[in-house]
Amino acid sequence: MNDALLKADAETIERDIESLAAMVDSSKPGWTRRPFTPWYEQGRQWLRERMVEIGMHVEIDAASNLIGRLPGSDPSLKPIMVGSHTDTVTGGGRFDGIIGVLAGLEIVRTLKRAGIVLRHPLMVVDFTAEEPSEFGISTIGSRGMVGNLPEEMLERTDPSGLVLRDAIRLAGGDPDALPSAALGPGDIALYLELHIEQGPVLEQTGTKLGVVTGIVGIHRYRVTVEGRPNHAGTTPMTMRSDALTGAARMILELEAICREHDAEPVVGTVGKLTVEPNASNVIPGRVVFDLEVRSLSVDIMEELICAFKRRTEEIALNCGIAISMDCLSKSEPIRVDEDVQAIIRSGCAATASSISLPSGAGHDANQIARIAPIGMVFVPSKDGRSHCPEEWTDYADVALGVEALTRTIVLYDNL
Ligand code: HGY
Ligand code: MN
Ligand code: MN
Ligand code: MN
Repeated sequence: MNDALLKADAETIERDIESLAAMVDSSKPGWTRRPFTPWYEQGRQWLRERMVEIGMHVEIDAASNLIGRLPGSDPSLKPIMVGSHTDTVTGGGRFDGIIGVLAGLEIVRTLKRAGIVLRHPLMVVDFTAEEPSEFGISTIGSRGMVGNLPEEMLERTDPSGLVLRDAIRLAGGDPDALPSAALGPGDIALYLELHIEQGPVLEQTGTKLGVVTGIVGIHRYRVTVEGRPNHAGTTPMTMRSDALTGAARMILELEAICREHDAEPVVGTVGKLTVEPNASNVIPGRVVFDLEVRSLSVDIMEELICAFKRRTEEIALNCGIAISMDCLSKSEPIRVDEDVQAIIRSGCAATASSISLPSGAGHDANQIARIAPIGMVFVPSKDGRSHCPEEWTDYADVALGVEALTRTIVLYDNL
């Protein structure tokens, strides 16, 4: 195989990234394209046109995922799937998830330029709402694809009262068909995802490609702290049940618990909090915050949450406040099969320097791993930054990631 034939075109990748980057909610900071919004639909329409342009058959599945299909020379084989997400966090960047979907387009173009027809069918997927959505759930599309979006989740509402089931239907899905339409073990031959590292390792080690060995699980809870609203001027400090100072103690406790686990990468974060009535002269009566813990071990995550519950019950008692916790979602940690890692390492070896590393971010791959072997390739994040406007990866580095994925697919297709 003439090596140059499998090189991805960095200029085309740049054009695609910047085209999508223009379809964002400019009233928000950074590059914001939240799911189920007009900007998201605009981006998907653009993506659909690109897929048709390169000869793919395009469909929206029951979970509202956008899927491009390219037939293989042997229709008896199960498809190879490449995918990720084009939704962003609020105030996010232009690369997180997006390069994994655009990689699918460039892989198809590269194969055509090289005159290669794969034996396996190829699927390119833009999964709906990978980021935590207004429904309190993340990886909605990939959950739906693998039958992991139960009725209880479909009935969740966003702050406007829209029910997730209806949002999926408005996005072109068919939520009532979800359980039967789900894919199962054996339906996909291999799932591969190109993603920015969103951390500092590749940049610090001067390496161009990351072979992902495992992906953390994420356990997310909504915590409600009930105090007693009262006048900020006339209530003595000794007679207060302040929901916000109590919540602050609890959040610092989460940080302390996670810091005690320096054995392996464990993180805990509270990134979303509301205060009621949120007035400068009223002692807060209620605080609601979302917390998440992440680890490569389910046991450790369960342990963190137990420790948090134990210690915050004590805080509640001492502060005269009440705490309640509801589980929002759980995604389980994934270990990437050694043989998948090996074939990705071969695809990388012919492309650029690579190292193996775990993913501290969650991905659609966490869900697809429930039904198929999965693998991921990382490309470097400038200053290790992501989920912010400073998120940046050189287009040439993205192209190397696409090339590594293309080589991996060609190797796998010829096994
Ligand atoms: O939060 C995450 O790990 C991913 O970026 N959705
Ligand atoms: Mn993200
Ligand atoms: Mn992502
Ligand atoms: Mn007054």
